Amino acid sequence: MNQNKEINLERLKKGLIKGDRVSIARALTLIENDENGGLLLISELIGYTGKAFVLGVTGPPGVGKSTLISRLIERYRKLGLRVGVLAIDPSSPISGGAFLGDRIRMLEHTADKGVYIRSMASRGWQGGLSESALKAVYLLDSAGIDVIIIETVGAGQTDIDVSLISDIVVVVLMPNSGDIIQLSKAGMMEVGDIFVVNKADIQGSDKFVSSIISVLQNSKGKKDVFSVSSTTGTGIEKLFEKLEMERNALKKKGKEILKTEKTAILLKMLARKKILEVLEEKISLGVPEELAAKVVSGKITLSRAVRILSS
Ligand SMILES: Nc1nc2c(ncn2[C@@H]2O[C@H](COP(=O)(O)OP(=O)(O)OP(=O)(O)O)[C@@H](O)[C@H]2O)c(=O)[nH]1
Ligand SMILES: [Mg+2]
Repeated sequence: MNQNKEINLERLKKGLIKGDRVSIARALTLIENDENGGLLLISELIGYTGKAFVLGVTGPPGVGKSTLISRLIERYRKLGLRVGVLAIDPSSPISGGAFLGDRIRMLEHTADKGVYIRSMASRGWQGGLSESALKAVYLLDSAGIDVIIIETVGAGQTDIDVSLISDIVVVVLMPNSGDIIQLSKAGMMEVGDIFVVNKADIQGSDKFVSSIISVLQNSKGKKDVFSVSSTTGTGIEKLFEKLEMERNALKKKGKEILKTEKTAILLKMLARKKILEVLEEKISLGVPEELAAKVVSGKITLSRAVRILSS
């Protein structure tokens, strides 16, 4: 059994490194279903990663994220780059399936072998979506995919922190996509490195762009705002130039540094989960009550009890 598993992993690894699509799909299923197997595979793949540019695209529902991504895919493909898209749907399992299907259909690139699109719904993934998406990034990176785009609906209700796993986060908004104070409350203004006001072709766009710029002036660091129309193509070229600048700046950092940075993030996620598991186990065994009794009777201090419980 064990040997079989190892042979499969070896085969999967070989397939992935060749960029084989069936192997990518199998590997994604493996990380979805088998935590240990997934980690084993990722450990084997780390050496082949560090090349991909990870672009997070987030924003309220319906602002045109998928349509914009479709445009960006076009541009990257013109440069001969391979693109992977992870469309993450944190919505309830009930509406999940069909809704996500609609979103994916926005992308006209499914026949292109240089484009790999995968949806990840909230159901089923071990360890939550942030962890699963990061693991998926390792798989796609090792499979030679140059640009990995992660689409998430962001509006406070999402359980994925896209900025954790992306090199650059693009926040997409549209004219009248809600009150800016509301967007700030949802963490949207902090999470973005680049802001795109999509649907420049509709009324009220210029006014909205100005108000976003003035809100961002108060934030740390300089953040660019682009006004685009993903349906007509206006403004896409300028945005793409900026994204290419970011991708090239990242490449200069070097693969080893990028690998180490990503792996530190994965390690933190896994360790946090592990520590919580250990604590939950202690709680289920009644350890807090035992320690509390010792604290009450003066045998140990409260700080000592905390140390015991948390180690
Ligand atoms: N007028 C106009 N409509 C646009 C533009 N971009 C997208 N749309 C339309 O807006 C609607 C939503 O577009 P999507 O790309 O699915 O938006 P999304 O943000 O991916 O939506 P969710 O994934 O459901 O959150 C579609 O009907 C698009 O055709 C644009 O630049 N101008
Ligand atoms: Mg979409």
